[in-house]
Amino acid sequence: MGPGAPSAGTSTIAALATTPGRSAVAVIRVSGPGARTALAALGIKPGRPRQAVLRTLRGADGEALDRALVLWFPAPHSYTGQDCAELHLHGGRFVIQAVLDRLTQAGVRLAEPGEFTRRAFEAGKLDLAQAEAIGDLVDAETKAQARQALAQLDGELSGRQREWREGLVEIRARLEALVDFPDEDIDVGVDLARGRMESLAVELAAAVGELGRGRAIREGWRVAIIGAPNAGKSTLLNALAARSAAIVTEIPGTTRDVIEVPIELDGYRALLADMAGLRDTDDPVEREGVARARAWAADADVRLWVVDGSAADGWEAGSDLLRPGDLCVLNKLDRPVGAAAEAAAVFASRSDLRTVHVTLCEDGGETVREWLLRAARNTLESVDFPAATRIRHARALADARDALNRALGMLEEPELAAEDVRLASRALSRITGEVGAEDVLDKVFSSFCIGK
Ligand SMILES: Nc1nc2c(ncn2[C@@H]2O[C@H](COP(=O)(O)OP(=O)(O)OP(=O)(O)O)[C@@H](O)[C@H]2O)c(=O)[nH]1
Ligand SMILES: [Mg+2]
Repeated sequence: MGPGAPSAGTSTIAALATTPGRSAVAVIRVSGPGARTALAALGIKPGRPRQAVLRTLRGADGEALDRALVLWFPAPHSYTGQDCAELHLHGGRFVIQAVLDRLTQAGVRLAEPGEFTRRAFEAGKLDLAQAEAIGDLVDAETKAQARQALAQLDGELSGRQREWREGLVEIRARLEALVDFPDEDIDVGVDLARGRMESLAVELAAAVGELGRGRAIREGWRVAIIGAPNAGKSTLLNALAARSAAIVTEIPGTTRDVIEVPIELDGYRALLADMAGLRDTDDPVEREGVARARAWAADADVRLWVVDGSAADGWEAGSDLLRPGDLCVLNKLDRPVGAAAEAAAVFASRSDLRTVHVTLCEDGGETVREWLLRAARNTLESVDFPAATRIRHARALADARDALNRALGMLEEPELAAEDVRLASRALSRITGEVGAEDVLDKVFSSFCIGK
């Protein structure tokens, strides 16, 4: 909903909730105080609440437009909390357009993206984290994405946030008692408060760190393929993607752009990126490619460092980007050994890296895929729901952690400390949208599809 759009309740909105185009069935949703009037414009009356009835929908001239299943959800027991109707039409373009036209003639406005869910949020049917989860569930392409979205919709994220806030309320009460009853044994009181605050600060700091996992599941685990020119990076991408996504030639410097390919790893979504070989060059195009490659690789969740084992020199390129848990792919084992022996020795000495020896132009890609599968499971699988699945959540958690740490630093002045504890609580309530700015809501809901 854009700036200046009417707030929930005043207008009646409609949208096609299913994919536009030709389909067996198309669903149009209507929500708002004028939903009943909108149905009347189609020549029908609401049936019994939540019961499907077959009705003939008619245009302005009384001509039949479709025979459709009609569902009526009277307020407040509907998705948005308002009077709602669902029209299950035959999914032809003419039928859909004719019914939408009739509704707009009758004063119904076409909905903005996410407007139904925004109304649900404003009616208190869902909190903001749950509303986001609905968007995530609609976007989910893999099992892990769907599982995470569903857990968030069930209130996993909101629940953890609520527990922390309850802890903060208790701490505040303790601090305020110190202000109100300064005769009590201050030292004992401060020590008690400090203990609780320290453990909560540790929990919040850990929660911020969970963004990596939550986001990797939601958006995809980012896998960068790096190395010197000609090492076999594009060959590896094509093997993992099972298609010829990138150009492979024997000319060093073939790839310039970052080529992103999403793949599925046993229910997890991964985003592979092949990129320019890392080297110093005077070619401005290639230089830009190298800069982009470095930036992508630095931001990735894991790096696959491809080394041409038969190369005499230059194989070290990219090793400065490696982090613990990354994989070294020692390639071209079918060729005479060049620097491979040297490279292998270097990696063998680094216990934080793993190494596989392969021939990528044969079936070496499979070895890498198996390693990726294991690594994805080890990194992403956990029984605990991540405390953050979006940057927005992590920011709120970090603000809460910082406020709590500030409070810890001024415990000798309980009044000031209590104020920072209150701010920590307020930061957390941004996650569920109890406290929030209009532009945050606009941003969250505008990323939805129309009709959701
Ligand atoms: N003999 C042999 N050749 C390979 C192997 N893997 C890749 N190649 C060849 O090495 C050359 C370079 O492969 P690419 O995959 O284009 O290398 P790259 O790392 O993407 O290179 P740039 O895009 O230039 O940075 C091609 O001719 C490949 O066929 C291998 O395992 N053995
Ligand atoms: Mg390439």
